[in-house]
Amino acid sequence: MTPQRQPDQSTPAPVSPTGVVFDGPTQGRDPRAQAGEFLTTPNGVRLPDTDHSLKAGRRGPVLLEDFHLREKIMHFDHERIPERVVHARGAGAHGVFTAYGSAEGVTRAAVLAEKGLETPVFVRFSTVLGSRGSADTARDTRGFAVKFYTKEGTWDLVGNNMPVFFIQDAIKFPDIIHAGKPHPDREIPQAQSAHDTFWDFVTLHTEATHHTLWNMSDRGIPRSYRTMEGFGVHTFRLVNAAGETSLVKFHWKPKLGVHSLIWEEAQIAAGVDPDFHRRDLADAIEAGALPEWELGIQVMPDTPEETFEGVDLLDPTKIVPEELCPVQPIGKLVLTANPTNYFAETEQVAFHTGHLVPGIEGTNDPLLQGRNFSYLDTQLSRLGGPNFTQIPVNRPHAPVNDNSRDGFHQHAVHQGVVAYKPNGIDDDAPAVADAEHGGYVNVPRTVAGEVLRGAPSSFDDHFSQPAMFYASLSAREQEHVAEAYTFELGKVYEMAIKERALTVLARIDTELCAKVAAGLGLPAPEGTVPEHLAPSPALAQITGESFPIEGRVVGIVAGPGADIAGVTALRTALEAEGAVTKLIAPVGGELSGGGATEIVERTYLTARSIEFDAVVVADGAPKDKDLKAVVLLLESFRQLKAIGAWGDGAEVLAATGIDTDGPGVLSADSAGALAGDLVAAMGLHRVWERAPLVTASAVPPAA
Ligand code: HDE
Repeated sequence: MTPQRQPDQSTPAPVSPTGVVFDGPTQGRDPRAQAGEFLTTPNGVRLPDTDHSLKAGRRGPVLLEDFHLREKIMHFDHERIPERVVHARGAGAHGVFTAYGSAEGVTRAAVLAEKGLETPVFVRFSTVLGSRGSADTARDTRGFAVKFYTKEGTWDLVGNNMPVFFIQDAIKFPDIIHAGKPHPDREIPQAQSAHDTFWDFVTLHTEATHHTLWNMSDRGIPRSYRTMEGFGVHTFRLVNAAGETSLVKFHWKPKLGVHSLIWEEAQIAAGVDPDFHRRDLADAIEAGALPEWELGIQVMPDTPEETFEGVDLLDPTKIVPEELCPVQPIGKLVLTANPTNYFAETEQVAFHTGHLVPGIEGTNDPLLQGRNFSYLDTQLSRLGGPNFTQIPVNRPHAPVNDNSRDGFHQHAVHQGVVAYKPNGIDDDAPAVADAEHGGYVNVPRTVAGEVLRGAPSSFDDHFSQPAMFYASLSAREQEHVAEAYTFELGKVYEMAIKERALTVLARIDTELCAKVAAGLGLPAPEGTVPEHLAPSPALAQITGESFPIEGRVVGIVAGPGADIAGVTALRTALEAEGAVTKLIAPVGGELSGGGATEIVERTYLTARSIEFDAVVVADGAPKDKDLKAVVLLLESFRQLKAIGAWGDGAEVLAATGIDTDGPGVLSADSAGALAGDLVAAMGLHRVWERAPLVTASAVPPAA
């Protein structure tokens, strides 16, 4: 029987922040938030003055009868809600997911299966450890959570930018997070894993080794949210129309490729621009460089062992190499709009691994099972009650008729007397739906087993996959891993923890262990590297492949007397490729020359290397050595960015000590001639050949 809708059981009206038109918009504004032309109290009483309290005389005491003062201050006092206990720092965007139709054979979920179906989404990227106000570029895992407002209900894919997790059982989550958060006595360090308790935990719980290694790799410091992969981490179960099941892993592949910061950039950005990733995302969307990912699945047979090629699919510390099971593209995600209001959307959005739609189910991964409890539970203290699905950003785009009533912050005005089943008064409405009518009917599965606290023996293998991951990285990435471990362990005070960490590294790679030991000034312990699967080239990110440069930023250094017509020509050529240019000069204002005029966007004082993917010096740029300009150019050179100059701009580079014939230092007679080389160099992300020249403090070689 199809559900019978009663007028009193209608869905709470969908509202605008998720893209759905609300009733009676006033000039595009939510009438419940901003309506009318006058300033009012929360009760709509118009106000004559909001700057002065009601007083007994100009120098007299404030009166208790000043209801406006009390209402204004009361509301302000309660503007904050508890930040997320993890993933507090985040940035969001609206978008659209379009299914290719290629998943039809494995799932009946229309969002994935129906060719061409467009589903609105809200995405939130985040760091894990830091507080809401912490820096974006800390070395950390990034959250990649996607809320699909499907026509069959809301589906959340709450993933990360790394495919594995620190622990295998949710019961340890409080432990790993307590260890990773700042030390409770002084509440330092903020947003960092480089401290004793983190390393104490991950070296005692060696199941954390694989995830820790990903954190120490370049994946821990993404260049941009737009250049991150995303992973569902757990294995999920997809169910097709015939009721057949497959085990799958979800992958998001960024159109712009996977790219990272250099550690120096991450550190500088934390001070100079703590909003680095948030700004990059918002700027790119505003500039029309819409971030894009392809969603892919690895499809594996649903066998009783739930194991594929020897990899236990219930173990969230393991991956299935793409070479063993290719990622099949099933749809495309495009982020199309920035949030209108950070708090209303990015802060109040509530993801939950239990938000599933028919055709998508979880598995017995013990980490996932615990998450299914946690995400619902945490919203009660974060969003203040059980009605958080009525908050606009969380509101389903499918009709809701759930017989739930009342509770804190109830926005629906339910009518009628019936909110129970079965009922005789309303003809038993709302009706339950079988699978044919879109009901979420679980695939029948037999569950049997002894009640115990334990894990399968395959969960004891903690080192073979880290060893495989390390062996899969390019030589440059491997160097970065060694530097990251040396840095992080160098910040640890307890000698026993450093020594224990080295014994872990000895079981990943002998040379890595020797390098880190040398950097710490400690002996490298002996260890046996386990047998492991063949290296997976898909895990390396420095591959020589070239990618589009949409949203990449080029700084152009000029000044009075510079070739401004050339600046205009370079801008036009780069912007045609989707790049963004910023004109840098000693002071602000406008620069003119050759019939062209350009606005100065950064001065020597406000420009810093981290903002740019490439820096070029214009013909005629000032030759007097300004230290800030020198720092800008030298840092950019050291951070392996493309550097360029046209005309006598090369003299400015040379004066800083940069070898103008060095790798990735481009020069041309005219700005137009420089553009093509710049685009090609930026497509490779960085000038990797330059790295050996600029490594000022190499990790000491192993003895
Ligand atoms: Fe989460 N996690 N998590 N997590 N997680 C939260 O939910 C939790 C885990 C992830 O942008 C919390 O609403 C437990 C794995 C993301 O709003 C909380 C366990 C993965 C986000 C929570 C895990 C994630 C969260 C905090 C171990 C990758 C941010 C606030 C079993 C697959 C979502 C909230 C957003 C947020 C619990 C492990 C990803 C407390 C208990 C594995 C991206 O419920």
